[in-house]
Amino acid sequence: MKALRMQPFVYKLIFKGIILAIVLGLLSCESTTEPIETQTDLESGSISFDVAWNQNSDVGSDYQIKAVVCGIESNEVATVSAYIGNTGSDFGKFGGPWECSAGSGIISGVPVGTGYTLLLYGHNDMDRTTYSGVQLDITINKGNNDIGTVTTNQFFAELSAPLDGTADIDPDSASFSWLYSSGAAEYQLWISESDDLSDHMEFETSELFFTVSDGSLDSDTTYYWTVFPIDPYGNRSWFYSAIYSFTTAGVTALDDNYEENDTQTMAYDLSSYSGVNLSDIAGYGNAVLDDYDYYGIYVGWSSATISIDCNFLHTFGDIDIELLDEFGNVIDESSSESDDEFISYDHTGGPATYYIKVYLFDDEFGDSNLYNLMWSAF
Ligand SMILES: [Ca+2]
Ligand SMILES: [Ca+2]
Ligand SMILES: [Ca+2]
Repeated sequence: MKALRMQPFVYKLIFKGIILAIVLGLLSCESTTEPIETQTDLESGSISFDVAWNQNSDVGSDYQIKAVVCGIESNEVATVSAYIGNTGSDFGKFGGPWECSAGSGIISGVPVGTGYTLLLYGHNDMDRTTYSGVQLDITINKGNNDIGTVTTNQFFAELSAPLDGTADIDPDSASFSWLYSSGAAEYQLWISESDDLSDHMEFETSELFFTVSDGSLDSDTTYYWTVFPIDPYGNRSWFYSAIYSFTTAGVTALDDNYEENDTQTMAYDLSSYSGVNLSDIAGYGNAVLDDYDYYGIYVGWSSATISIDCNFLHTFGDIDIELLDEFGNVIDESSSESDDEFISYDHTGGPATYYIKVYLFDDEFGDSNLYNLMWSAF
């Protein structure tokens, strides 16, 4: 291919371009404090503010040590950043970071309008957020808009539930909640088996609650948790309100399909299953220590012999049974120390309702044992 030869006017254009770029560069150097006005700038203004650090907000609460404002310690403020936003117009602009010692800041190029929100953040030397402040309903006019002093407070989330020391939390659907933290974009929930939160699990949400997914927590285990708010920069709060503990419930898989039937009034109705084994109804029963299983039977005859068969292996748990009248009085029982229990009871006096109580006598062989159960009257 034949190379194109550059015409002299092209050289002139390039030369002029270089000169123009140099001139513009000099202009922009001179005007770093006053940005060149554009069409948009004519319809925008700037916002200026002072920052006040509220050190007394921790009275009566239990979060960490009090911040001492500007400095490089982890509980202090090294730099200040701000965000001005307007949900009505989808406008949002970050400002800063400014040195904490400056005590004030200015953000320019904000479109004229109403309903702005200013968020202020104090970050420590490690970019962890120690303070936050919010000013609502700001109106931006042309020129500078001085909104005065914005008060900031320590940035943390107060825990709500479960309360410290709560037991029997369902490990399959444990829910946690906390209070709104001023200026938070989202929250991080930490859960650990150690009270110092080491080796913690971490969950993020923009809501004020979180339900941990099935399988995250073990049963019968003590955990510790807290919540850190995260600011719009993605910086986690340095402070936290407290570390609460909770204990998950034991394994619930031990429940059979006739639960909850722990009392006479909660009894599972076997009236229509005369001569039928539990295993043919909804599976075997499971006798769990300290968890009684009640079954109700209605006997429609004026007199009959009621027989109850409970079949199980004694080596897996000593199951005993009782027969109760409608008032809860024990009228017969079977409590052998071998396989199976059997009751034969002579019913008289007209139609009546009886209750069969099945229970694990002790935990010598374990905390639960499966059984089959059948009743009949003849
Ligand atoms: Ca049971
Ligand atoms: Ca039960
Ligand atoms: Ca027994």
